[in-house]
Amino acid sequence: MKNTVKSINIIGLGYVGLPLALLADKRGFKVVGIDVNDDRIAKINAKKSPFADDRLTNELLTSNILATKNFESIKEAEVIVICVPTPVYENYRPNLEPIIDACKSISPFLKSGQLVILESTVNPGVCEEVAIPILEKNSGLKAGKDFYLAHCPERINPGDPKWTVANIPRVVGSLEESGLRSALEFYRSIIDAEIKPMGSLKEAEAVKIIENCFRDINIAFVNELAMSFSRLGIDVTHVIEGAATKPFAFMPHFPGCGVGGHCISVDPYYLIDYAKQNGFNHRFLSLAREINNGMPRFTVDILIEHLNRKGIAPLGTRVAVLGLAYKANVNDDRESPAYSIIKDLKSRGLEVSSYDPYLINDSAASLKEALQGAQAVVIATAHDEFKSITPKFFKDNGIEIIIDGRNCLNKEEYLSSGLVYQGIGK
Ligand code: SAJ
Repeated sequence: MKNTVKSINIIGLGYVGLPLALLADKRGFKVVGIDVNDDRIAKINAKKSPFADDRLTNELLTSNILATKNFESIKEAEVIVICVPTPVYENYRPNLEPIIDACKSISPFLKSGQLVILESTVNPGVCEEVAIPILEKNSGLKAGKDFYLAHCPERINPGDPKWTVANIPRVVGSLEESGLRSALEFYRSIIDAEIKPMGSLKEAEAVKIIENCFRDINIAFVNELAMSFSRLGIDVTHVIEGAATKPFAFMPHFPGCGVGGHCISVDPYYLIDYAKQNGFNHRFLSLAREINNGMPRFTVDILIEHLNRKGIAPLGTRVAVLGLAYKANVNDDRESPAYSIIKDLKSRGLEVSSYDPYLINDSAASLKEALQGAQAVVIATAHDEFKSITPKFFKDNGIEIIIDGRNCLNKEEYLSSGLVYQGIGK
């Protein structure tokens, strides 16, 4: 389909849609990006990245993509790619509103022969039971006959210098042969990696979901080991590193104060929920979610234990939580365990300050300000800035206890400094 596709529209210019738009633009397509966020639209049209990402910033400078709020341009597109978020509600039920809204906005402009691709991560069944009915109803067209629908789950890894939208292999599924062929041709014309055809939409939807369930259960496994081995006086991170010397059939994951982000901590609930609607209870996936969601509490329990051992009454004691982002060196705090830690600390009567250099608007202005009056620190995110803090710096700022929720400090150095240091399973 190389260059035979003159124009593509991408719905959702977030960390998935924007890299895809820039790649398609680089490959010679006419790209229109549609988003609901005025600020993001303005920044992209001004060739400024809405995200702290050097690669995106550079690519935008030489790109020709147009960002708009208006869906009219759908009429001119040969391919329409939906890259909107798929979060969960407070009760962990899947929130398909962004997908539903996108399909409702597309359908009045849908034309025969167009290919609609969903990249958002969804559970099996969403394409056929949610997206297609809406696209058909408001357009009067038939999927698989008048227009095509395919699913190609996104695999963007924000901030990854090696794996990018241009070289990550993908899977594609569709309702029928023509849609599959068109989608394969499209992705093979822009991505230098394997594009694997799947046997159905549901198979393609299931691939991404199980990728992230795989990661969630493996993290839950090492988190459970951390809680067990901390009672046995075994450093679980050393044990995992030992196991990782096995050159096959072992993939290391590491314990921490919780699992955040809009992928790993969310995607399993989509499968759990859909399976339940179809009469199956994913006990294992649910238990993994329960273990990972329990790590913030486990982290606070460790702190309380050390305060008690030092004769420091938890009530009214000030604790500085370092890191609000869900993972190191990003400014994304969606589903971040740091907020569960802060909520739990406050519920137990402690006073809390927080500092995150990537989310300065939501935290103290500086590390020193966050440490003022605090006797303990909980590291909730392994930002590079925190790894270089010395025991002396903490001591000079009145800190006596360090709970390293990301096992990112040098345990031996801290233990020999006289500070109380405790990692997660470390
Ligand atoms: N985490 C642990 N222990 C680990 C790994 C992660 O506690 O061993 C925690 C992190 O601190 C974070 C959460 O889990 O709070 C998620 O971390 P992540 O490294 O999985 O980062 P994400 O959420 O950005 O996941 C993305 C996913 N990519 C896509 O969905 C396309 C995931 O599939 C990737 O495996 C992951 O990046 C990656 O490998 O970096």
